[in-house]
Amino acid sequence: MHFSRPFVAAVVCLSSAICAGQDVPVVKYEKRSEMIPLRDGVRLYTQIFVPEGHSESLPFLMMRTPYGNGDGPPAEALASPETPYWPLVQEGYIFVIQDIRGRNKSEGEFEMLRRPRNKSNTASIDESSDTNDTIDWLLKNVPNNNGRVGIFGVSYPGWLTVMAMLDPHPALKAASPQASPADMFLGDDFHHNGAFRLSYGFEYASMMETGKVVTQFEFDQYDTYEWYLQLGSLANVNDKYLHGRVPTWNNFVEHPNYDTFWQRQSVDPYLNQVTVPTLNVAGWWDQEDFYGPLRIYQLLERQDKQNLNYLVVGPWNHGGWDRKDGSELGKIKFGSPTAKYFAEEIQARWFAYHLKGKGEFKFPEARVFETGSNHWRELPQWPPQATVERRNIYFGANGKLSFEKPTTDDLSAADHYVSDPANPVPYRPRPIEPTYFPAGSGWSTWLLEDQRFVQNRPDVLAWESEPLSEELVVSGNVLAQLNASTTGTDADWIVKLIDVYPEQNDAEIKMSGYQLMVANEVLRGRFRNSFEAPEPIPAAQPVQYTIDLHGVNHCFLPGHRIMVQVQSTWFPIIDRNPQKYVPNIFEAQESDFQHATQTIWRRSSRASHIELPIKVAK
Ligand code: PG9
Repeated sequence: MHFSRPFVAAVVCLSSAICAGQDVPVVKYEKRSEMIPLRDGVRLYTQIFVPEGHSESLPFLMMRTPYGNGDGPPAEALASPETPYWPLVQEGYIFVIQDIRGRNKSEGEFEMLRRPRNKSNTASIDESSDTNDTIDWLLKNVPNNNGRVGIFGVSYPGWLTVMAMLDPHPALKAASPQASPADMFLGDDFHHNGAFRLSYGFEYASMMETGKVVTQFEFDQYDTYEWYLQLGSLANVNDKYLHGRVPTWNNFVEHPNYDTFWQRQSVDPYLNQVTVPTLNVAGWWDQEDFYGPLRIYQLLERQDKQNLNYLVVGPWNHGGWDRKDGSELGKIKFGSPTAKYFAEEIQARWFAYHLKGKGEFKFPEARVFETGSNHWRELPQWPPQATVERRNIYFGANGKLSFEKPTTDDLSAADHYVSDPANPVPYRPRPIEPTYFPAGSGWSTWLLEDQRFVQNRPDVLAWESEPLSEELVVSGNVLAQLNASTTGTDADWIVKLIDVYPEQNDAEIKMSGYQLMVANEVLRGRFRNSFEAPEPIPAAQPVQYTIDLHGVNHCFLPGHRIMVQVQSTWFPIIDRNPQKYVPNIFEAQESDFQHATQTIWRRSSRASHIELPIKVAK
């Protein structure tokens, strides 16, 4: 979740003031709170901030949210020039923030990621029609507007931005969907490749659907690893806690496969044209929606005849460009304030150009931060084609990883581990606080945790290269090709690509030996051939699994090693696979959960490897 608090805080800077010890210019706003009527009579609570002192008419910049826009801070509140909205505040926009249907002070019924309407039914509504009705109202009722509207937002508000782009109001002139989910079964908050994101799915659904305002589930344990383990079968969620009252949870249970419920909620069928200039924004370590923004960019790019679709990917977690200055994340430092750069040089210029006709249009197709070496790169396309060569890095004997394909035909060329659902591998170091725990949670930076915390578990295998003699830049989409078998009839396969810092890291001694994950993904084995029609895994037979590890733009520095880890549990972010095929894991009995021996093959005809797009000097 990404709270919109800073947006409201930033736009209500009312007085000439000393913010963070600096003199800041006076920005006065007239604030209006309105109930804006929609075509079906439902009214949406909307705050409008009109800056004073502008002789010229101004564009609207709007954000829509399910998280509650509250009443904003007190009139005297000071916005900090540190907020990412500051450059927009200085530029001058009429800011609009709206509670969507059924949330907070808005009327109507909330529906999680409401599917786009069938337009042949003229009475139907969706987030797109709600946005358009709002824009109509704003244009008519807010004086001194210039007739242009921009929309942006992070995550759910990012998805609402995508919905606004589907059937755009003629006044909508620019959009920036940021960390928007695209598909909740394939890659975003609720599932990855069909594997259910238990802690996120459960906590988010109960947070959003037990009332009109955000309400955290109250755990009676601090370490939720233990809580979810004791929960046992997922059937206990409704039996003990939600009692069938949370629609999104019920949908998880009723739709365990990629059926029309998920397919219609995905953005794929709808994104078949680029309607307005679109700035897609993503973070390399986004713990919630990383698949989404890249998928949206890719879908639009296929249709982008007028060159309206652009991409920015920075070294950020979920919404990380929208908080702090972006010079570091977890223990990783980026050498410059990347979020400030985004706010000033990208986002502010994007909207000023499209909504005010200011400045020059100097946007590269893709602006992607190269992690590891800490440089912004401007690329003519994403993923890059002309400058990369795909090479395989193979799993070898004795935990070695190398670019040499194994030559052995020895049937015993394999590594094994026992995966036990009763003792699953934690996805981050325990204690695992609730996801959005008000007193602080490791959730937002878990993807950057030092993976040494699982290195000695017998159910996590690792293969590691020799230290690199020169830098190696991986730029583009990474694929894992796993040749694996299980003694069970279902299994999860989790693959992590890791940058291992030198054992004596003189550049930053405290980072010595650090294992930084740069790509990762899970595949639920039953979905290896089809997400619609799962099948048991044939026990004790080698099967090849192709796992998309998504986009990476990372420089492995000289002296660093490349590591791959494989495991079959990642708890509780991923629910436990019983490892025995049952038609619906949400209905599995405790007795269905069994341990299984997993084998990762590495003989030449069954080589397991990672396909890396490696940047070649050109
Ligand atoms: N990741 C959050 C979310 C978006 C859409 C649906 C469900 C969850 C969010 O940050 O808004």
